[in-house]
Amino acid sequence: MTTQFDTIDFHGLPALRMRSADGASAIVTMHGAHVVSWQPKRGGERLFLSERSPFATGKPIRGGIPVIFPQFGPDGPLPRHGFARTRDWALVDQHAGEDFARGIWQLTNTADTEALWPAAFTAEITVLLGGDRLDVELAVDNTGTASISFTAALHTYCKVREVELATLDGLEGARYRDQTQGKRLLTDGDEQLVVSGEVDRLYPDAPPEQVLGTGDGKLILTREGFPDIVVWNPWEEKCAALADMAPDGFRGMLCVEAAAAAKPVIVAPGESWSGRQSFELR
Ligand code: TA6
Repeated sequence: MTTQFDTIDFHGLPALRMRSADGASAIVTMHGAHVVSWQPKRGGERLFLSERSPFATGKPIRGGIPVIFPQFGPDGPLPRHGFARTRDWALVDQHAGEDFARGIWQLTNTADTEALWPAAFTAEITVLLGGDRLDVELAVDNTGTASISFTAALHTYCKVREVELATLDGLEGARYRDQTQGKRLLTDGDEQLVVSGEVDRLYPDAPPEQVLGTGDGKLILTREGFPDIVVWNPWEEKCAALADMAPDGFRGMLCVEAAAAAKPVIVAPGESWSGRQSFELR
C-alpha cells in the first residue's frame, strides 16, 4: 500500500484519511479533530463508532476518540465535555515517513469560544500512525496574558467483540471515584475489570499501562501527561436513553479514556501542557 493522505467525505463531514506505508490507516474528521477509525497494520477496525451518531456541525460524534477540552464532564459552566469536540479544527500539517503517517490539527480561541471560556489558547491534536500503533496527543498553549485552567481527556471508545467478555488489566489496587455511586471513593480489588453492568469510574493518578482484551487481540494502552483514566460503559438502560446509540450499542464498546479530570491543569501565560494516549495491538 502506498503512503498517502486523502481528503474524504465522512458521513458528510470533511475528513483526512491517513495511510502509513506499512498498511495502517486512520480517518480523522476536521470536526473535533476526531479520530473516527483506526485500522492497524494487522487490520480490523479498533475503534467503536455508533451507527446512530450524528455527523453534523455543533453535535458530538458518538464513538472514535472525542477530544474533551476545556471541561471534562458536566461539572462546570461550559457545555458538557467542553466545546473542542463540536468545533471545526484546522489541519495544519501532514507528513509521512518510511513507517509512519502524521497529521496535526489546531483549534484557537475565537469570539465564539471566548464567549464560553475567556481564554487565549492554541490546542493541537497530533495523530501518529504506523504498524500496530497509534499515538494521539493533545497539546495546549496559553497564548494569553492570564493563567488558564482546564480539564481534558481523550474519550476513547475501544471496540470490543462483546463487552461482557472483554477484560481490562492494570487497575488492580487503584483508587477510583464511582460516578454511578455519587463519586464514592473506592479501591479496585479485582485483578481484571470485567463489565457486567454500568461502569463510570474515574481513576485519579492511575497506573501507567492497561491491557484491554478486546476479543480480537490485546490492546496495550499507555499515556503520558494525562494522570487519570476514566472507564465507561453505559450498559442497557443508559444506552437505551442515548438517542445516538443503538439499544445494544453498549455491547461493542468500552471507553478507556486518558484524562486530566480529577484536578484542573493550570497553564501560565506563554507556557504549554500536553498529554498523550498510545495504543498498541499485540
Ligand atoms: O467519560 C464518562 C462520561 O463522562 C460519562 O459520565 C458518560 O455520560 C459519558 O462520558 C458520555 O458523555 P456524552 O456527553 O458524550 O454523552
